[in-house]
Amino acid sequence: MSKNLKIDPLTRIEGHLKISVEEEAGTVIDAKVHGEMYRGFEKILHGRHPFDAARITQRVCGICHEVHGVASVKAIENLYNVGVPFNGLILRDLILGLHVITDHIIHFYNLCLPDYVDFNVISEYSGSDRNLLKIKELITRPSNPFLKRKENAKFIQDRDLCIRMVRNYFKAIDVRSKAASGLAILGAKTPFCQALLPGGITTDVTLDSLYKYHKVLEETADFVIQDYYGDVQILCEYFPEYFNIGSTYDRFFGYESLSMNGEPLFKEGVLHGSKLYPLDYSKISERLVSSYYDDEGKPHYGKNNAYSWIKAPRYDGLPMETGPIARLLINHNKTISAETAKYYKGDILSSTMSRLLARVVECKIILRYLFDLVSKYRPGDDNIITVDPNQKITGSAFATSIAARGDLMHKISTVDGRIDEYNMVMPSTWNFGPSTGNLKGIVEKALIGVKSSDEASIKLHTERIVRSFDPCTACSIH
Ligand code: NFE
Repeated sequence: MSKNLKIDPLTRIEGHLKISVEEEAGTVIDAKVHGEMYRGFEKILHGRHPFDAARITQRVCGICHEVHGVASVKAIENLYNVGVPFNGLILRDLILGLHVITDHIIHFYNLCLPDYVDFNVISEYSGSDRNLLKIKELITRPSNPFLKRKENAKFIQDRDLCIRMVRNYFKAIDVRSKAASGLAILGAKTPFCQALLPGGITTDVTLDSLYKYHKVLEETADFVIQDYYGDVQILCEYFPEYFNIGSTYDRFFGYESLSMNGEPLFKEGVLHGSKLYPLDYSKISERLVSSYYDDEGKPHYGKNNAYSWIKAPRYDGLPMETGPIARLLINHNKTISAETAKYYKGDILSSTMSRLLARVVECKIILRYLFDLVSKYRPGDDNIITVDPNQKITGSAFATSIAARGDLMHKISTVDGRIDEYNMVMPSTWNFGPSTGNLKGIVEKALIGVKSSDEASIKLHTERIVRSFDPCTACSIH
């Protein structure tokens, strides 16, 4: 007899997500990912001026606003057929790269870490760190937000390691907040970058602002190298079994991004097993069979056999995993293979732990790129060209951007200078989209086959697997 287990809502993520798994004889035999809300950003844009898209689409998400701003202005520039000054492109990459790094930091420490580290161990803390003392006090309350960890599940409970990691849990928030100031220096504001316009970036960037950005970069790099990398390694050592749990189809894709240093840091491509194929954009589509939309894309809650507000992107009809692990397997395979080989002997597949490891490895790669890039900015040159907003264009265009959770595409179609259709194919939509016929979505596939003798452990595996994708339901339902 099978049993249906639900996690609703799944917390420590962005947005509203429900996961249900079907368990039989200690094995997950089916899984469903449910996006639990409709927002309608694509419909909101209908009839508006194209320039509005770069402001409005940033509001899709409180975490990854920059990537929507950049994908949107690039799509508009492609529609208007205008270029961007060199400095404008440099500044966009400086913003995107730093954003991705800070997003990875927050994901690891503030969203994922409580899945692996028993915060209740802080009750033994006897030092004077105010943050740790606060945690210690919270643990004593009846409303203790940190779950008492069961003895039959494995958590890091070594006192010194717990203190180190919980301390970094707070440090991560500081690093993120300082990095946000670096983003605001270049983008005028964060969250929601005001300076991004079609044609470039409006910010007056001075040597002083570049110096401040550089300083933020140095502080972020210190944290990534001295704390984040080591903490991820500790998790890999404690939980090597998770290199074997949560794999998907071994099919990955990515768009080109961070290309201002000659060779793109990440090239576009489709990886199937060990074979890399050129990306064919005409093969990308969004399927609606299990989503609450009718054939024309209009909301239809309660549609037969549908169970999610997330659509199902497919490449050549197939689900694809996107994210840092996909970017590294496609572009920096040797680097991620060498890192993984320290803990796991076997082919590198996507897995719960390889996703966590890929994020910090990606941070180190992007940091090198950004340090090089700052010096390429040309003081005195323009950051933006003027784009005539009164062009009555009828046409369509698309553009892509790197995002922390994977790769992102915005598509725009206009009639007489007004938006007729706007479509966002999100990283989290690729990973969290539902099934199409017998083809399970990426996260669903990662959950099927999970084994454990008790319900609580199946739920724990489920949470660890799902969070390893860094879910953003706000983006995926948009
Ligand atoms: Ni809302 Fe975002 C985009 C997603 S970036 S977080 O695009 O999915 O990781």
